[in-house]
Amino acid sequence: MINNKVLSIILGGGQGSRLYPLTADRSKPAVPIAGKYRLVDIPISNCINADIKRIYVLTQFNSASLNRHIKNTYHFSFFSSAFVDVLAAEQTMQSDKWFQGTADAVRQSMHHFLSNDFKYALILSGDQLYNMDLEDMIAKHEESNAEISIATHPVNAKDATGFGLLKTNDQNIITSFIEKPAADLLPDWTSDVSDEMKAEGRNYLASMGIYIFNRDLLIKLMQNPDTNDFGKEIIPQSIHNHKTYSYQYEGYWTDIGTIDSFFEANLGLTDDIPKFNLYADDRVYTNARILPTSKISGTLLNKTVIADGCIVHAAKIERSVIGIRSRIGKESVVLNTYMMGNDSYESLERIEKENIQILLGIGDRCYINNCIIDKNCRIGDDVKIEGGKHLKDIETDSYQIKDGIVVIKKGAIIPKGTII
Ligand code: ADQ
Ligand code: ADP
Repeated sequence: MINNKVLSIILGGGQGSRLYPLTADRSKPAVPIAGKYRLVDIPISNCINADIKRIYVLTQFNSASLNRHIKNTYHFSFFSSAFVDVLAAEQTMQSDKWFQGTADAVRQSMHHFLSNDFKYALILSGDQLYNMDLEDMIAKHEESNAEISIATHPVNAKDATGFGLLKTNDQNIITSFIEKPAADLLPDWTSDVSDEMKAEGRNYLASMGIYIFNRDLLIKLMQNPDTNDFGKEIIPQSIHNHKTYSYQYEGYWTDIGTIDSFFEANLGLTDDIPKFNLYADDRVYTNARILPTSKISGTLLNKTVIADGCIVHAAKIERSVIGIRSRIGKESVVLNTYMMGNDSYESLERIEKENIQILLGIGDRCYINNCIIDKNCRIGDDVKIEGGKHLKDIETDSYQIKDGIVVIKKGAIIPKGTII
C-alpha cells in the first residue's frame, strides 16, 4: 500500500562537522549505526512503516556512499510508484548556489517534488533516532485542519537551548515559537506538560524538526527567496498567519548530531530494555547483505549486540555493539565500544600471499574501552585504548579524541603495542 497523499523529504545533512571524523568521507545520513544500519535507514523506515513510500533524501556533502546505500537497499516493485531518491546539490549547483540551509535545500529541489501528486509534504531530519507513528501525525494534522504541523517533544532545561521551543493553546495550536533561545530566556518558555514529563523536569516543548506542510502553502512559502531555514525563519514567520498544530510525541527520540550522542545512542542498544527498540514488528530496513552467522569462541559476552558475519575469539566483550564482518582476536577485552565492522573479508590465502601483518579488526590481547572504531580499521596485537574523560581532545592521522571517546578513523592502522 502507498499513501498517495504524502511526499516525504528527508533533510540529509549539512556538513555534519560535529560528527567528524565519522563524516570525513561520507555524508551524515550514511554514517553506520547499530552494527548494520545507516542513519538514514531510521527516517526512511519510519516512512515505509507508515506506507509513505515516495521519499526524497536531500544532501550536499560526500553523497557517493549515501547514493550507493540507497541504491543497494530500497528496491520497490517495477509496478509500484514507490521510490527513494537522493537529490544532491553538488550534482547540479555551483558552489555559491549550494543549499544555504534546510528551507533553501527544499526550495532548490521544489521542481522535483512538484512533479509528484501530493497533498502534504512531510519534512524529516536525517539524523535522529526514534520510532514514531507518522500515519498518526498525518491523521492529527488532517483532523486539526492545520496548514502546518510540527512534531514536538518535552525536553529539560539543559537540552532546551539547543532546540526550537514553542507554546500552544489548549487545542495544541502553536501560539509562539523561538529558535534555540539563550538560557536566560528559558523561564518564559515553559509549557504545561504531563505529570510524567514534569516529574522528569521536561517542562519545555521542543520542535523535533519534523514538519508537515500543505502543498499549496509550501509552494507559497518557498517563493520567498530570503528564507533559508525552517527553524530560524519559516516556522517563526508562519505560525501567526497559518494554523500550526503541535503533534506531541513523548516516546524515545534523540538527535544524534554529536560524537557523544552518537556513542550513547549506539551503546544504549545494549540495555536490557533499550529505549530505541529494534526488536519490534515495525522494522528498521537496511541493505540485505546475506552474510553468514557470527562465529564466537571462548568469549564472555555481556550486554553486547553482534551483527552478522563476525569472527570473534575475544576473552570478553561488554556493553558494546559489534558491526558486520568484525574480527576480534584472542584474549582481547572490548568494553563500551561501537565497532562498525568491515566492508569485506581478508582470505587466509591473501593474508599469506601479501604477508599482511596487521589484520582487519582487533588483534590478540588488546584492551579497548570507550571507543568508536570506524569501518575497515586494523588494530594490531597488544594495543591498549583507554578512552575516558581524563583524555584531552586531540586529532592524529589515525584517531581523534572527542569528549573522552576515542574515535579510530575509517581504515586506520594502529600498530602493535600502541597505547592511547
Ligand atoms: P537543527 O537540527 O540545529 O535544528 P539544522 O542544522 O537546520 O537544524 O538541521 C536540521 C536537519 O537538516 C538535520 O538533519 C541536518 O542534517 C539537515 N540539514 C541541515 N542543513 C542542510 C542542508 N543544507 N541540506 C540538507 N540538509 C540539511 C532543527 C530545528 C529546531 C529543532 C531541531 C530538532 O531548526 O527548531 O528543534 O531541528 O532537532
Ligand atoms: P562508508 O560510507 O561506510 O564509508 P561506502 O559506502 O563508501 O562506505 O562503501 C561501502 C561499500 O562499497 C564497500 O564494500 C566498498 O568497498 C564499496 N565501495 C566503495 N567505493 C566504491 C566505488 N567507487 N564503487 C563501488 N564500490 C565501492
